[in-house]
Amino acid sequence: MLKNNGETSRISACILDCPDACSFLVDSRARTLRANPAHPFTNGFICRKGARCFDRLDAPERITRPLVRTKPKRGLRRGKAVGLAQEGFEAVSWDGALDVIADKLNALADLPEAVLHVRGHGYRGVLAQASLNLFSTLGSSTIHGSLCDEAGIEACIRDFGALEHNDPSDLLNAARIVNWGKDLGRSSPHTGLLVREARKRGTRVLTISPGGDGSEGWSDRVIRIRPGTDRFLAAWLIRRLMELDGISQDVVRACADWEAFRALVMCLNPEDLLLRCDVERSHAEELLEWYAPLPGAASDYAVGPTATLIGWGVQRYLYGGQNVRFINALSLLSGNIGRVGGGSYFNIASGRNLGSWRADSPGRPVTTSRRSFPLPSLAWELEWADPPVEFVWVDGHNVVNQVPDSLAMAKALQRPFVVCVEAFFNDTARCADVILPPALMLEREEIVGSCLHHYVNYSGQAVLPRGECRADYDILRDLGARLSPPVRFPEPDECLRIGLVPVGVDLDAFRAKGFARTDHPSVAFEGLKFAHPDGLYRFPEALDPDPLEIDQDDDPEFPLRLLSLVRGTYMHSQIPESEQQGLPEILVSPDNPDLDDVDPEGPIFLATPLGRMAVRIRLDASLHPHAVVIRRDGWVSLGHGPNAIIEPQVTDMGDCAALYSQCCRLESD
Ligand SMILES: Nc1nc2c(c(=O)[nH]1)N[C@H]1C(S)=C(S)[C@@H](COP(=O)(O)OP(=O)(O)OC[C@H]3O[C@@H](n4cnc5c(=O)[nH]c(N)nc54)[C@H](O)[C@@H]3O)O[C@H]1N2
Ligand SMILES: Nc1nc2c(c(=O)[nH]1)N[C@H]1C(S)=C(S)[C@@H](COP(=O)(O)OP(=O)(O)OC[C@H]3O[C@@H](n4cnc5c(=O)[nH]c(N)nc54)[C@H](O)[C@@H]3O)O[C@H]1N2
Ligand SMILES: [Mo]
Repeated sequence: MLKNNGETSRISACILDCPDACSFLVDSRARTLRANPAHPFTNGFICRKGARCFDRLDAPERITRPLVRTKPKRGLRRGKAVGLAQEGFEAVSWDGALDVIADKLNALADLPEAVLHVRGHGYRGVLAQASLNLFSTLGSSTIHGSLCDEAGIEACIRDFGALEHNDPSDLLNAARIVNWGKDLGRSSPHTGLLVREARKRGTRVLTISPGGDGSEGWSDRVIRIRPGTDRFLAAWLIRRLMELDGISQDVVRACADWEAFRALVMCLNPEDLLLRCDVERSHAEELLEWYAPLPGAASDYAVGPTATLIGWGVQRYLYGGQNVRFINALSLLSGNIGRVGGGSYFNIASGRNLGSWRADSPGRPVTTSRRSFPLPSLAWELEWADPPVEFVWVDGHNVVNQVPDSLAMAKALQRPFVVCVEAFFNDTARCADVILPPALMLEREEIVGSCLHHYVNYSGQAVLPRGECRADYDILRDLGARLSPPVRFPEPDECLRIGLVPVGVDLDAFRAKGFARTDHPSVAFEGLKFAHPDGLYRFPEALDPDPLEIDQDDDPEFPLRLLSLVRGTYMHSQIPESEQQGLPEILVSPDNPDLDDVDPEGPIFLATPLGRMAVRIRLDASLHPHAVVIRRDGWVSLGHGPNAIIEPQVTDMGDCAALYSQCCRLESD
C-alpha cells in the first residue's frame, strides 16, 4: 500500500503486454519514471511506451468516474467519434453502478452461460486474476484462442513438447542470429539491445521479412520474403541439409518421426518452394550457410552456433503454425537446438512463474465445463449463440478495436448489457452500458512475469489513483460481495503471497527489492531431451500451400496482403486521440502492381472484401511488392482502425487470428 512517508522514489514495473516487462523507479512527486538500474534485464533502459506512462495516467480525456448510459446504443460508426455526453453517458456512484450490475448478474444466476467474460492482456499479474476467478466461479461463458501468439505457441508445444527457449542473454553467445520477422526496433526493445550488443561483439545478424520494418539497421543482411511463406523457405533449407547429408545422427535419434518427415521433405520440389516464398536461389544458398557451415565454407561461417528468433508476425497467417514448425525443424536439424548460443526463440508463458489463487462461493453449483467462443470470430459467434449472450463484462481488452471485423463486433454488443472496465472512451467503451474506471499501473500494487525473461517484477503503487478510479481487484471483490450467493476473494496480500509461491521469496523482501530471478536452465532442451513423454522431438506432418496464394498467372481481385504491424510509439490501441488525426498511412513498394491503377493526386482507399478505408500512401522500397503495411491499433471511431476491413480467419493451429492473410487492393475513388 502507498505510505505517506515523504519518500518519492518507489520501485514499480510495467504491466503492459510487452515481453520486456521492465522494472521502474518512479518519482511519485515529479510524476516521472526511469529504468531501475539494479534490474539485470531492464539494464538501465526503458522504451517510449513505458516512459510515457504518466501521460496516460494524467490524460485529460481519461475516464475517472463510473458512467452509465442513459440513451439507447447507437452502435459504432467509422470515423465518427462522438463524445461521452453525446453518446448519453452520465456519472454515477460506485454503489449505484455495482448494484445495477449485481442485479443483472443475479437475475442470470440460473443461466450462467448467458454471461460472457471477455478478458485481454491489457493488464497482467497476480491480482489481475480477479476477473478470471470471479467469472469462472459464476460458470460464465468465456473465450479461447487469441489475436496474438497461440499459433506459434501450439506449434512449439507440438515440436518440443513445451514452450521453452534459452535465456535471452544467451544471444550474446551466438555466432550468428537469424531473425525470422521479429521487429527488433519496436516489439521488444531489450531483445534489440541484446542483438545490438551481440553484433558489437562480432555476432552476425540476418533478418528475413517482407520489409517495411527498418530491419536493415539491425542486420548485416536482409532477405525479403513473400508474406506468409516462411515455411517454404525453411523447407527448402531442410531439403538441402538432407541432400548434403548435413544432419547429425544424434539429432536424428532425438526425433520420433524422422523417416516420415524425411520422406515428406524429399518429395518436395525445390524450385516450387522458392517460387512460393519468392526468394532467389542464391539468397537461399547463402542462408543455408548461416545455419550450417558446409565443407569449404568461408571462414566466418566455420565456427559457432546460430540462434533463431521467431517474430509473432510469421504466425499470423492461415498456415502460421506450420511456418513456426518448419523454422523450428530447421533450427534443430542444423544442430542448433539444446546448445549454448543456439536455440529457437518464440516466447515463454508470462504466467509460468506466478501462483494462482481462487475465489470461493459456498452454496453455488460448481461448474465443470464452460461455454467458450473462439476470439478471432467472436463477433460472428455471438450472432448465432444459443442461448444468446445477455451480459458481457470486458476488461483489459479493446476487443471491438482488436478483433477482425470490428463493426460486426460492435453490432454484437448492441443487444446484451455490456460492462467495460476501461480508462478511455475507446471503440469498446463506446459500445458499453456501464463504464467502470480502473486504477492503472503505478496506481495499484501488482506482481508480474515476462514472456521473454526469467524475472518476476514488483509493480508497486507509486501514486494515488486518479479521481474515483479503483483497482480491478477491488471492483471485482465488491461486486462479488453483492452477488447471491456471494463470491469471496482472499485478502490482496494473501493473493500476492500465493502468487509468489513458485518464486519462493517472501512478500516483504520482494517488495523491498522489486524483482526476483526464477530458476530455469539457461539452455533449453540441453542434451536434446524434449518435453514430450518419450523425450523425443516431433516434426510437422504436412506442408500446405496457402489457398489464397498469389499466382503470378492469375489476376486475383485482391492481389495484395495487408500486414497490420506493431507500432513503436504506443502499446496497441492505447494511443491518444490527438495522434489519430488525418488519414492513416500505408506503406507500399514502388513496384506494387496496384500503383498503376490509382491516381496519386486523388483520394486513395485500401479495400478488402469487407470494405474500404481512406488512406494516404508512402512508398517504401524495402517492401515486398505484394505487401501493404499499416500500423495497427488505430481507432475505428476515428477512421484509423484496420480491423474494420479485416475478415475473421483462423490459423492452422491454436485458434489464432490469421490477420496478415488478409487480401486487399488499392482503389481510387
Ligand atoms: N511498442 C510496442 N511494443 C509492443 C507492442 C505494441 O503494441 N507496441 N505489442 C506487444 C505485443 S502484444 C506483441 S504480440 C509484440 C508483437 O511483436 P512483433 O512480432 O515484432 O510484431 P508484429 O508486428 O506482429 O510482427 C512484426 C514483424 O513481422 C514481420 N512479418 C510479417 N509477416 C511476415 C512473414 O510472413 N515473414 C516474416 N519473416 N516476417 C513477417 C514484419 O515485417 C514485422 O517486422 O510486440 C509487443 N511489443
Ligand atoms: N489487425 C490486427 N489486430 C490485432 C493484431 C494485429 O497484428 N493486427 N495483433 C493483436 C495482438 S498481438 C494483441 S496482443 C491484441 C491486443 O489487444 P488488446 O489486449 O485489446 O490491447 P489494447 O489495445 O492495448 O487494449 C488493452 C486495454 O486495456 C486497458 N487497460 C490498461 N490497464 C488496465 C487495467 O489496469 N485495468 C483494466 N481494466 N484495463 C486496463 C487499456 O486502456 C486498453 O484499452 O490485439 C491484436 N489485434
Ligand atoms: Mo500480442
